[in-house]
Amino acid sequence: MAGFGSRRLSLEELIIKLHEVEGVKFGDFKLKSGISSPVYFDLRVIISYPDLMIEVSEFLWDAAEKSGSKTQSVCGVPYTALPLATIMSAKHKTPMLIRRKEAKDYGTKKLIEGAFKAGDTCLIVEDIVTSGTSVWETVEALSGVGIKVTDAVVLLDREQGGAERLKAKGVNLHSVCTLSKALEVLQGAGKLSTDMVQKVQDFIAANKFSANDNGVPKLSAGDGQTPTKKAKKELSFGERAQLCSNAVSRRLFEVMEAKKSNLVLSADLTQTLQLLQLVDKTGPHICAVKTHVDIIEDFTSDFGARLAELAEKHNFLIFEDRKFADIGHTVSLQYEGGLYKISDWADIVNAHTVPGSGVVQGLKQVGQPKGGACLLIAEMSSAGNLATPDYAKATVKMAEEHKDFVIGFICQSKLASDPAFLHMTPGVQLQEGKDSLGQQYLTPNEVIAKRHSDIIIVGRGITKAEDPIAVAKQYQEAGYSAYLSRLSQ
Ligand code: S5P
Repeated sequence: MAGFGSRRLSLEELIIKLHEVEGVKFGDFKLKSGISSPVYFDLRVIISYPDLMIEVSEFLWDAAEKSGSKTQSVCGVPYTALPLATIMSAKHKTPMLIRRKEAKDYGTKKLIEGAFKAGDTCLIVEDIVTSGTSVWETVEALSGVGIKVTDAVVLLDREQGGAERLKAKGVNLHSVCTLSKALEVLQGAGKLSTDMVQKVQDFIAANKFSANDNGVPKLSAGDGQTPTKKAKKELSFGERAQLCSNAVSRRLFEVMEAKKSNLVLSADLTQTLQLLQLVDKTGPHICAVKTHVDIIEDFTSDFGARLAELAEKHNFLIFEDRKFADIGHTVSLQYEGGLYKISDWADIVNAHTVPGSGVVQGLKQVGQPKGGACLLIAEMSSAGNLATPDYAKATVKMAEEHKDFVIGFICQSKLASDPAFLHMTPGVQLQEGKDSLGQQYLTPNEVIAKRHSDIIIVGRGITKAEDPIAVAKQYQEAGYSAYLSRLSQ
């Protein structure tokens, strides 16, 4: 294979070559975001030039080595960097991981392909960094399954603040080349006028991304070429999705935004068929279904798979309300094994915090490698419950210490300020009231608009209704409009 491993190009020659194959262009380009840019990079073209691809991969490998970063695997940001990471992996005998981008594959729970275990390290490979969003999304996907990422390597840093934003999140970005260096080389080689160099420099200076107040980069979605807008007081679900370091919470926020639903159906039915039929019919209106698998009288081992099929069909998540509440070792067995094998099919489970943080550690050990996540029960809806404000506060602290696995709370009002945490509230009906066994109901507006929770959990309000589909739609609208009214405040 010509050129494999034997460097023939200097950095200067590489830059000129990339310009020749139109991997970098100068002129007047309309970006996806609508703004005009004098410079445009499209490094996808290099797949048509195998020798150049090998050169680029070698430069990337060297940049990572020079930085001194040690890693067990490499992972290319999809899609342009995938072949680059493949070459690096093969040439340097370093295992590769692939991050799946397609949402529809979520149902299989395999967001990361390849052999790995929690605690492994991985180097991210990228072609161009602007805001750092794409690199960050890949870091999140990897850390969601327990893989540690401290370094990323990129062919070209556009110097628009991406490196600083990633640094603030604990990721060191090593670049083969900066945009300034590329301009300098191309100008020196007579490929670029002084005028154009000035234009590009002005554009970059005017379009820098900056870290937000608490030093955490507020990364925007999309092509990464648009500067972040000034942060709003109340972030939308879509914006909060971008801040999640856990793939499950990010996905739930995305589903809520896409389906305009912050309704979780509590499908507390005891017959499988009846339960699945209700879930299928109400599926379009919910962001997640909540189960109590141990109340199902005719449970069979295909229950999880059948529910997952519906989750894929209607784009919602599965939350098993098992309320784990024992020592770490016991809950890990309850979560993974027994009759129900909850960790095989539930995206989300929940736990009482009364046993201490061992309960979270036990669940995390089982759930994290499978892409599961956990909510902590900070408050309860039932009359006379013993969860005091101090207990709720200690629960928030425990969640903050396990942000890679704990994605939020079961609570009666918003408890934590971190916008990545989800607040889910049960005990909701269209009218306030109570049942005969101590359950207490608040309205969707009270819970979402006044108490600033994110999600309403509704059981009998829907399951006992004469027309559950129409009523589910009513709850969906009530919950989401309360959220929108809060956003517009
Ligand atoms: O504090 C709580 C916590 C939970 S998870 N109060 C609750 O009611 N729940 C659950 O929410 C409860 O187990 C049930 O599945 C659902 C409420 O059902 P509903 O029929 O009263 O709406």
